[in-house]
Amino acid sequence: MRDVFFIERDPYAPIRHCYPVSKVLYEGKSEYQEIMVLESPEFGKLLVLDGVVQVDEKYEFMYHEYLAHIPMYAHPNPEDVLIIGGGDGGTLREVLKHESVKRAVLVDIDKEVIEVSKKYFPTMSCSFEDPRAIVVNEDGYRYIQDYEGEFDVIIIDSTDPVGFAHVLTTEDFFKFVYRALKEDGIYAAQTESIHYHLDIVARIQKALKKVFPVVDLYTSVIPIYAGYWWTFSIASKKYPVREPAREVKAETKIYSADMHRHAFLPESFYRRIMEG
Ligand code: AG3
Repeated sequence: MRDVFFIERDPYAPIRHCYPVSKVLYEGKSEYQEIMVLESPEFGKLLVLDGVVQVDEKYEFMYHEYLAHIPMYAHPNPEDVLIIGGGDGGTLREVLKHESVKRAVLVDIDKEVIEVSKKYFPTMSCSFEDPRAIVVNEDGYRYIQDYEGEFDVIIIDSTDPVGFAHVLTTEDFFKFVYRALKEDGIYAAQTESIHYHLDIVARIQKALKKVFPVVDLYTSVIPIYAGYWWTFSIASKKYPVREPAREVKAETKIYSADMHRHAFLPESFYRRIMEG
């Protein structure tokens, strides 16, 4: 296949990304979404859910390292971690790099995403083999409703907030997250881009502030997502989040103590974003 492109259907972005593709490796429909795995000469394999590119093999580290290590290193001793979504295993892989972790529970509503990742994305799904990993196939919202003070860190690695993922960005959900965290727990989530999803970013930040005393926003550049300048929301019951709380030891490609500090937006720019 020469000059063949896959056109992404980001539900919010006013532009369309085209990805060069040499092969369709998998196409299927689960109970929840359309799943596709494409081979791209530029990006390696791409995982596409409901027409939106979730990960590529070349740059997935830029997303997963930021999503996982900033909350994990803001915590002095994370032992119990919950990941909601993240069925490809990339966030789990980063979380398990922390020796303090005794148990990492991954709750993904869609079992088939996990199966597809096991087959096509071994560098991420290898994390499922770690004995500290527990996989639950359930609705993340429902799962978290039943817990009280269990987790040190909760990470939401969800698809865009449309359809079944929308509830994971509501104030009601954040109240359950607060309750499921220990008294010094930390939450982090991918919360879309500054360019094309600013209203969503502001809405999530405002909802978090109603529930948590410490709320902040950090960013990374994700080359494969339309919107590029991607945001992550972080909320904490007690610890400040802008500095790592301990020495950085995990082997990473981009995350470091300096990158942790630089990921956060200056106050004046943050205020501008929130005002829209
Ligand atoms: N999950 C978040 C993907 C968001 C992409 N959205 C977009 N391009 N509009 C990625 C899952 C990685 N574990």
